[in-house]
Amino acid sequence: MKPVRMSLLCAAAIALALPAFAQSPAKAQEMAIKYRQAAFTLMGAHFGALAAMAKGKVPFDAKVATDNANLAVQLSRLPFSHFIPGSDKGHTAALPKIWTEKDKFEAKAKTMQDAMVKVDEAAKAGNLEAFKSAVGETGKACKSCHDDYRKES
Ligand code: ASC
Repeated sequence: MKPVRMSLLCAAAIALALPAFAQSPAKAQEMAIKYRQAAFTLMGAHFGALAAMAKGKVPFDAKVATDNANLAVQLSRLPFSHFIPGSDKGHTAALPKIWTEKDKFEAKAKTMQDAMVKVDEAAKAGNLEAFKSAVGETGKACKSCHDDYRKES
């Protein structure tokens, strides 16, 4: 390849790659906050549908429950890698303790994720008693983490 063409190609490659490298730490932190809030919002919406069924506010329907639980399980796995360093500052209710007690925080996350899998399994099995119990456990796990690691609003 001719040197001129080669350098044009290099320039184009660098230009395309640049946005990823050019992202400032402040921007990355802001994006991390938005990402995890979006994931929690969606998880809350789908878990809310499950909680309504568990409480008998809405009739239990195994198919609807399974659809919601599948999503809730996936969504429950998204937020926690986005508590990146520095993202305790900004538009967030996350308490700084999250970053100084990372292991405890992540253990609580795992408790919630495991409980959510049980909700999904019970929904799939059409087992209403197991479903109610798993939704209860998951709700407790949500609350336990909020009590310790979320600013009161
Ligand atoms: C929900 C929801 C939560 C939890 C929590 C349980 O439905 O959105 O954050 O349950 O309120 O105490």
